[in-house]
Amino acid sequence: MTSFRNRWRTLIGGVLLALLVTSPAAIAGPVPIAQNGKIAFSRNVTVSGNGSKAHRILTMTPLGTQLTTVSNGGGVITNDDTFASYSWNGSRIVLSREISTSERQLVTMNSDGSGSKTITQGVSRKTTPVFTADGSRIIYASDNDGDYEIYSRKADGSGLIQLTKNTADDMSPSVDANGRIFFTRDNEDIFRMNSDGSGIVQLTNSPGWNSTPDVSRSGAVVVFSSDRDGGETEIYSMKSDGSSETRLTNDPDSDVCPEISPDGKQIAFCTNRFDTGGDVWNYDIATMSIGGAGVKQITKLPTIDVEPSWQPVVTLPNPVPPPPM
Ligand SMILES: [Ca+2]
Ligand SMILES: [Ca+2]
Ligand SMILES: [Ca+2]
Repeated sequence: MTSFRNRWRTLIGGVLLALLVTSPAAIAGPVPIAQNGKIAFSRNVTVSGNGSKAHRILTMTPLGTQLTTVSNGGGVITNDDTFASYSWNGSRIVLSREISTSERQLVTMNSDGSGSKTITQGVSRKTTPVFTADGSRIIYASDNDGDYEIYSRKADGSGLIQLTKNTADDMSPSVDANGRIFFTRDNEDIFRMNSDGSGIVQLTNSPGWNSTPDVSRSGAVVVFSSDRDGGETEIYSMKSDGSSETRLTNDPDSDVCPEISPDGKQIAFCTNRFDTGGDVWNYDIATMSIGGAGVKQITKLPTIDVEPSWQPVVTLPNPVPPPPM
């Protein structure tokens, strides 16, 4: 089973995959309340008559209905579209497109797949992108200097800023409303830093794999996957200061890529626990409560269904009525 864990690690690291911030994404006042919209994810679909497959981004409701393919590999059937992530108002998606084993580019598009645009160039792997809260910038990981660092650039691709610089693989960033960035270093532990790359804090300190962090919109809760308790990976949560680590799943199969719902009450994740035929790559998207209860299988095909992102639907507060004259 260790080899399988390593396969996922490789996948995260690259195959399937896997500052000064000039206008910091600080949010004045409370985080806008968001409701839960659709779930975007990556699936290996059949793309040609000879049965060859490639990853595309699909969207669906949290019940698994209204399944829609929203990316096309940029018109190249062998390209793999992975790691989709919604903007904070749910209107945009950024993804990582694998052109070759050594090249991945970031692509932005509207949430229905229209208006797609490649915003990066150069032969390196740009992956696991997320929008900042105000949508102005994209935080992601790239192996441009030989190992992975966290970078920031404007949503149009300009204004590149390097946030980490070391010999470790800093990957899988997630951003909260105040711009704090949570990421994994070497898939071994979860770290946090400010939006300008300063103030790095190590949040986990446990043996084994601690990876794929996702922070809630408010920044209160972080979920991640770990094999610290032996066996295959489980989903854990903690506060954003690293305290109150709590194991949420307990299943002999692999549970990875957790994503907190926009309303903060649920978690979407991917797992191969539902496969009954011994296919370790038959991952499905599942949901459960923020406390780990009530796991529901959402996708049910023998495809690889991974990397869920949950679309925020922002509801504006009721307008304040004018004062009586
Ligand atoms: Ca590095
Ligand atoms: Ca498990
Ligand atoms: Ca599946």
